[in-house]
Formats: sequence, structure tokens, C-alpha cells
Amino acid sequence: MKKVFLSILAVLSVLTFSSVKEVQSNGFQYYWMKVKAKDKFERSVIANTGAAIEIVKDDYVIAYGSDLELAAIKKLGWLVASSNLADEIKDFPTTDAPYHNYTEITNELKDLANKNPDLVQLSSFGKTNEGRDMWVVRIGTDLTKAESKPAVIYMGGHHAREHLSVELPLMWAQYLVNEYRSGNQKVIALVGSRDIHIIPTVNPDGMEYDIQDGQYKMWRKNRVRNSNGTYGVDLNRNYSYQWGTGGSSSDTNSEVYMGPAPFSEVETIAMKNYIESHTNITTLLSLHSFSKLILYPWGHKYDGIPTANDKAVHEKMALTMAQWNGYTPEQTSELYIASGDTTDWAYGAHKIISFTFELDPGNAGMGGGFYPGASVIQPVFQKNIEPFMYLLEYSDNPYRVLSPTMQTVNH
Ligand code: 0X9
Ligand code: ZN
Repeated sequence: MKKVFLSILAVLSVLTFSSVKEVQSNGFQYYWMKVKAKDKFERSVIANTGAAIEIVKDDYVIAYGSDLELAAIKKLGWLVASSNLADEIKDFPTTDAPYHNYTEITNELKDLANKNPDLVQLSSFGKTNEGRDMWVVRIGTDLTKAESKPAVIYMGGHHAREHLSVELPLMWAQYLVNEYRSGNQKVIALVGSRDIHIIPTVNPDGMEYDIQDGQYKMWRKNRVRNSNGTYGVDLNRNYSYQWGTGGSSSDTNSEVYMGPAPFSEVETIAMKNYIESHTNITTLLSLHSFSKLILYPWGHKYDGIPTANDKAVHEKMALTMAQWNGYTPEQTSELYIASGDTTDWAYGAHKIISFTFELDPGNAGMGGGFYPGASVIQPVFQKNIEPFMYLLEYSDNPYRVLSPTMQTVNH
């Protein structure tokens, strides 16, 4: 699919300004903002305005939000003085053809399943607002016995504009099958002994909307029509665990609109039902972009997970995975408080060991941000193979990472 590279973030590399105006189809104006914030407490105040914090630095953040949120941030007195570069931004298009649109993803997954019926099962576990199938691929030998094996679930694309987070799960599914066929002993053993669930995109409607004009729209949410005629709920604020307790907004125009109720969205309900119907899932990875981080619960409060072993498992696994991909491991709320995300729910409600990766790039420099171009796809996948494999390997008993004999029943 031809995509036009929107270099809105390229200008952020200069960081000599604080706001860039962008108009979305709902008629509201949206801005990039550079906002002074020295710690997680100040960042949480910013998150509570309803703006989405996208980059965290030692003494400032880069946030994206509506004019209302801009006004609220201005009121805090933390907005750095700005210049408006919107017109300039529209002058730098380029193509991103290797990324997959929804039809291409569907075709790739069907192809993988059709050619490998002994290893791959493709199914739709829900329908989006616009009627698209939500695809999950299940990989393993003897799929009729899959429920009796330990399971891990990988997902991407909660946020529409985070296209790299969709490419990686797709590539991971293809990689596992290819490596299995070509005799990779480790993969053969793991595909034989695990139940692997891969959901390339949780938000197909949002993703298609983001690319539909051949020009990125910087869309984040799903495409539900809200009761007041606005569009979209932030799916990563809509899960039920401690829903609406901070870092999300009840304003339908907000980038982090939590929805009218927990699990109000067909996409999150489908995720809930799917995960709850596979009680063998021990380990979860939700891919997002960008910032090069490995995050683990809690996100809704500053305290860590109260159960010592569970906290230690998350910390140890995050640290280990960071050795391969070079990302920074930390508890989610070290960034800022945000409630209603996938991992807080998966761990909080079901004790699934859960991680969010914020993929490359690390910041919004030239060619960076949400639209880093096609050249990053392969290298970012390569550096994440070992972390993905590690989650798969230890999904039989993640507590083994603490001590080989440790067994903690977590369901
Ligand atoms: O804010 C988010 O949903 C994620 N960042 S993103 O830039 N991809 O939007 C981070 C989610 C981590 N979870 C919490 N902060 N609770
Ligand atoms: Zn995201």
C-alpha cells in the first residue's frame, strides 16, 4: 500500500518550538506540544489533561492533543514557547510501501494458514465497528491439543498510527513457521510444546482510517461513532482494570478518551473474551510505538505489583529482554499514570505476566516517531526475535526466571 510519509515528527528533532497545529476530520485542531515536566508526578498531571504523552525526557515531554488540552496545558504554565510549522510539514511526503494494509495482512495470514494447515490456524475472534474481522493466528503442532499446552499471546496495533507494531506480529508468525520448516531446533521444540496466539492488529478500523487517503492522519483511537457524533475511543484506556482512575479522559475528543464504560468497545470486548476463553495463557506482549521501552504493570498507580514474586518476574524478564533489544525496562507508571491499558488488566484481572513494548525509534528525530519509514521494519524485527522467543520459552512457567525450581500457580 502506498503511504505518504508525514514528517510531522521530523520537526520535533529541532525541539525549538512547542506546538504544531494539525486539523483532524472531526473539525478539532490537534497539536504537538513540548511541555516542561521534571518527574512522573508532573507528567501525570499532563496526562490528566487528556493529551497523549508520546515522548518522555528528563525535563520535558512531547505530547499530542486537542486545542482544549493545549489550553489546559497552557494553564499549567508548563508549555514551552512555540512556532507553528504545520504548512511546512505537509511538504515532505515519501512512500512506505512495504507496510501492510488490512487487506494485505488478511491475505498474508490466509496464505500462511492455507500453506501450513498442520501448524497454523487462522480465525476471526470478533468484528470491528466497520465490520472487519479481527484476526488471530494460532501456531503449534497438534492444534487440537493446544489448550493443554502453555500459551503466550502477542498483539499489535491497539493504536492506529503505530503501524510498526502491526508488522512485527505478522513477521513473527511467518518467522516461526519458516524456521520450523527449515529445521531450527529451538523453534521446532517450542512450536511443538507451546500454544502461540498472534493478533497483528487489534484496531483494523483505525489503522485503515490512518492510511486511507494515502496520507497519514496521525489517528490513534478506534473508529466508533461516539454518542455526540465524534469518533473514537482509545482502546488502551478501555480495559476494565482500574478503568478511568487517571491518565485517561472522559472527553470524547481527547486522544486518550476512555470510552463511556469499561470494555465499551467491540475490539476490547473481543480481546477480553478471547483471552478469557484461553485460560492457558500465562504470558502477554502488547506492542506499541514508539520510545524503545519495555514496560510492565502497574500503569494506573505508582506502587509496584504487591505480590513480590510477580513483581520480580516482570522485572527480571524485562531486564533480560532489554539485553537483546536495547530498550529501557521500567514499570509503566515511571513514565506517567495511565489507566485502562491491556497489561494492567491482563495482570490485574488474570495474573498473566504482561509487557508493553514501545518499539523504535527512541525519539522523534528525523524520520522518527510513528512513521519511521520502511527501512526500520527488518532491523526492529531482528532485535526483537530473542525477546519474543524468550517469552515463548518461559511461558511454561515464567517463575523459572527467578529460580529453576520455582513454581507459582498463577491462575
Ligand atoms: O499511552 C499508551 O497507551 C502507551 N504509549 S503510546 O505512545 N503507544 O500511546 C503506553 C501504555 C503503557 N501503559 C500505561 N501507561 N498504563
Ligand atoms: Zn500505542
